[in-house]
Amino acid sequence: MPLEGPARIVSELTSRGYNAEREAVTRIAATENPATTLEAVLEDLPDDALVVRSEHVDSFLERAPVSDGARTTDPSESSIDDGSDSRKSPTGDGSSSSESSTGDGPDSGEPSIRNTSASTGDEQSTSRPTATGGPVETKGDLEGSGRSADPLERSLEIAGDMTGESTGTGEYGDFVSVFRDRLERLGSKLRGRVNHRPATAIQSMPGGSEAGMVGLVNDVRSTASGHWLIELEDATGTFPWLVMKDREYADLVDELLYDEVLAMEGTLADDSGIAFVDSMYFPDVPRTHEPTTADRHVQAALISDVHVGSQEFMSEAWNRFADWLHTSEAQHVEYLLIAGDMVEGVGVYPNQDEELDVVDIYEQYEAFNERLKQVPGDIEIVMIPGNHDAVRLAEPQPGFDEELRGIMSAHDARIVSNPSTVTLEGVSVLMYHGVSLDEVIAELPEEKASYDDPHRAMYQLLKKRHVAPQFGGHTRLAPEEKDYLIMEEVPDIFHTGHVHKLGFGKYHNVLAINSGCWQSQTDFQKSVNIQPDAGFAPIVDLDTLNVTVQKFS
Ligand code: D5M
Ligand code: FE
Ligand code: ZN
Repeated sequence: MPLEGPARIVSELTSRGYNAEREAVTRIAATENPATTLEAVLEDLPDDALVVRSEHVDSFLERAPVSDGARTTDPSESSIDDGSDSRKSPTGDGSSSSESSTGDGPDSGEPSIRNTSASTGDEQSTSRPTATGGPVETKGDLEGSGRSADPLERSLEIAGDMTGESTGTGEYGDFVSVFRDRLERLGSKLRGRVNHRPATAIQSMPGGSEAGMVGLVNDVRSTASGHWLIELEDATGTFPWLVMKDREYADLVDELLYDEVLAMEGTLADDSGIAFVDSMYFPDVPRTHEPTTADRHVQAALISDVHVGSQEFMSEAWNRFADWLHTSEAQHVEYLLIAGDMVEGVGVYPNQDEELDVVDIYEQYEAFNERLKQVPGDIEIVMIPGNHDAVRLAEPQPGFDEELRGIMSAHDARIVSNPSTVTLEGVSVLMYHGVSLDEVIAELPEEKASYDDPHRAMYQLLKKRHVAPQFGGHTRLAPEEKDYLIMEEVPDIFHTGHVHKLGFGKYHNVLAINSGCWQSQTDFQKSVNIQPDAGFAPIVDLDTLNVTVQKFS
């Protein structure tokens, strides 16, 4: 069989029991006759080598007279079907667990591992990976690289990546632009639903008229008699809307965040200085939204908040996760999405340095890169930055700069902005780190958004069709010409992290997942009594959008 591409090379190496670095595979594939090169490289390989590394290929190519090193392949442009092997090397220290591997299953005593939405089926299971001491058997039932399917069946597209697109100069005018764009684009989702007029036009309508308006929430106040006054702003000015405390819409007032876009309809008071609200509309996800699903059984692991470099980074749990990815149980996991906070960073919070294991930010990324290397080479990785990462804090956050991309290159991961949308075999996943969740949880009543049910806070963002509506609090907004934080399209999956709590459920058929972390409780979290959900990997079936949670801690 001719060795045409990286996928075939990976297959071949796997069948002979070798791991390979992605770069090594890429280099073999770039030679004139990959099959011959591969044979020769294996011939040269030291007897005890389990992994084919790029140095092995290089040392062969340097000596070989007919070497064709000329056709260099930029790994960042290589197709998704290249990659190295996933067969586990027999060194998995973390794979044997001292804890029992039975007694797993739905863990009703663990309040955070649950899905409060009934619509996602059996995803409550929280199972430990099978405990094994030695190499995991992945041969036999698996062909090729360890992942069961033909890599050519994969598809991965990115949308909304604003890396390199930033236009903001930090001028006041850019803030005006970003809000104008927000009102325009989210407003267009509402204008068909109400008979709307500009704020200034409403003021001059006769008292008692029916009026409608689309605007940004500029102010929310309670009146002396317990009603609510909501000031909406549009491009012409502001207009006050009164929600009577006994109207059904009064319940929705406590969900409102400043700067979100909504529409009101109601009746003008006699002097036309205020309107009484009859209906209120959010951009929202249509109840009829039907998510796209993959055509074959394929899974994605959704994680975030790795925090490499922190003393609390859970190295053993990560080892177990990476080892598990090499087992046949994980053969359908072909994608790994990481929603920010790769490393602990430096100077993110006061006194953070007291808990640093690695104090140099570049060394932290080097250590993270080592962690990526543990992931099977034939899993596609997509990652976005978070507030601990070395990019600007203001959102949208561009993907990492060239230097950091260079450091994190081991796995040829796609590195995109926060937020970005990645579409895996038709299933769109909106990835957003989640800093605004702190805000939503602080502002909204407990039953609508809490740290224990982070997915409910995500529902609010879906309803507002914006990942970070409120400006000026925890969430820093970068002034840009355009609002990159709008959910223009409804995603099939919404993936966030940041609050270090695991939770998932469905909102109008959109699967919302907040993916926990790989960092045990920090001193700060202890002081405010936050119990992080650390060492879990939610796994999504892309063909059904069902979720199972794998526990590695
Ligand atoms: O933050 C993880 C979670 O903990 C998130 O909800 C913010 C909160 N957190 C953590 N450290 C602090 C400090 N020092 N002040 C305020 N809030 C904090 P992450 O940013 O992902 O580590
Ligand atoms: Fe984090
Ligand atoms: Zn964070």
